[in-house]
Amino acid sequence: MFRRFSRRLFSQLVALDSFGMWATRIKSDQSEAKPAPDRRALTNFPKDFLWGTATSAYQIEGAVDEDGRGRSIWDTFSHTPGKIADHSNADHTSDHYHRYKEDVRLIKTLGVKAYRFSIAWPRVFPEGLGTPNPKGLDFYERLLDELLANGIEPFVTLYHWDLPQSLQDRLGGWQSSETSRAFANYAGYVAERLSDRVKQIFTVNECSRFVNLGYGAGVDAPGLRVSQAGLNQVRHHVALAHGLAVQAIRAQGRSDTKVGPAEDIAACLPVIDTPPNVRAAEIATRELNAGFLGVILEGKYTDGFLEHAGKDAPTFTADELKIISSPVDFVGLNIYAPQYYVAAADGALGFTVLPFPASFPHMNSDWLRIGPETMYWVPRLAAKIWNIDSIYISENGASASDELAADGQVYDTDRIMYVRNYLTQLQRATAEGIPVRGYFLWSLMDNFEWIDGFQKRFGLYHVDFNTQLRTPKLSSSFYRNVIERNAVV
Ligand code: BGP
Repeated sequence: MFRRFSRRLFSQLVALDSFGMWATRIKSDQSEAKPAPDRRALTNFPKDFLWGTATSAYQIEGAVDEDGRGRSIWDTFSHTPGKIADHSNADHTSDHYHRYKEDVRLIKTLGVKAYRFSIAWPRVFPEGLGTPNPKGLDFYERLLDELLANGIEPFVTLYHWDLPQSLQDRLGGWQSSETSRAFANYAGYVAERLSDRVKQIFTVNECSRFVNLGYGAGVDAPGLRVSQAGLNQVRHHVALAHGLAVQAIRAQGRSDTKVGPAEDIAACLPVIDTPPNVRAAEIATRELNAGFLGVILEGKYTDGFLEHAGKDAPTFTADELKIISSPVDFVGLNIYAPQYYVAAADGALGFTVLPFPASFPHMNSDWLRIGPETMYWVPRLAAKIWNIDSIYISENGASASDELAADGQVYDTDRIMYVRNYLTQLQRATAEGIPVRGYFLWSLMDNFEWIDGFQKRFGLYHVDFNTQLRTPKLSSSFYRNVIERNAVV
């Protein structure tokens, strides 16, 4: 036992003993002993905390040519040679379109209370606009009924990147504000038809990701590389689409419909928790998110953003800023990895970003660095900067190699490690009163992971893409335990 003591402490104890104080000391410790801390209080989440899991349409549905669905930019992109790592596409993927009932059973087995899924815009409006396709919406009605019958609260995402190809061809996609208007039309229609059953709607998933990678780097659909000015304009149009959609949902949906964005917020963390560094991380969070979350929540682009953009700044009107900043009911944050370790610095910015060492650990995707404290700092800073009173962690999760063991099980202890550590930090946040209302683990099951095709797995359920057999991974038992006990386990 003494091996655990430092040499210094050991010598102190020996000294106490030699004065005959050892026993006395122990006794007095016992007599003054405080009751053991309530472990539950240290690990529990708030009573009404909402546990969920998440997916998106193109990644799981398959059935791309069924029931009148139009083509999306991801159909085109994934069928373009050289774009997807394993040359795959999501024509069939997890076949959820046909297996949704079985999948709802999987959701129920997990014990989650909420399920976040996305609606494929080209199923509902095959051309993006015009006459809706009744069979498209029928599918989501069947899914909603199944979820509700099983006591699972649906959270719907309206845009998880599957833009109708027709809007790309005719308007240049998000390069045109006409696409923003088309989106609002679709949003209003969905709210009108489904808000009797869906009470929570996310407008746009991860604007920053699909704008930067789809229109900037050209590595996601639609694979364009527009100028910096073009990129800022595209982002502005997405923000406008969000605002117009909020208004359309309020106008056409039931009055108890709640709406907000789901954003891959640029995650800035103080490298060491000191007041100047925390302040620096706050400044960095505001400035690095000014192009989307900032303009939505503040109704203006920050001076820093506009100065930095210079001649490439987006063009906009005061009226558009008003629309963009239409009040939301919650903010969804997708949190996976620390992106910027920030320290205080002299100079105009007030912060500096530290480089990542090559040895920084990551999960089975290079970008997915492991930084559990991201789950504490990001909601804390966002809530403070924008005075947000309701946050959902709309995505968090990890890729793992997920091989089936000889006994047919998947022992994804690495995913469990990742989620446990992130949840520990989330619990810390909720214990401090940071208003996080729920958490959606990405993802329910393995699926088409965009440009990685089927090479990366994020699911709680393993999917054999040849047989469509779903196998619960060990992490699904872990998550079920977390939910049952409402605590980190
Ligand atoms: C988020 C997306 C999800 C999911 C996940 C993993 O950015 O919203 O759709 O794919 O990240 O990302 P990736 O497939 O890039 O590894």
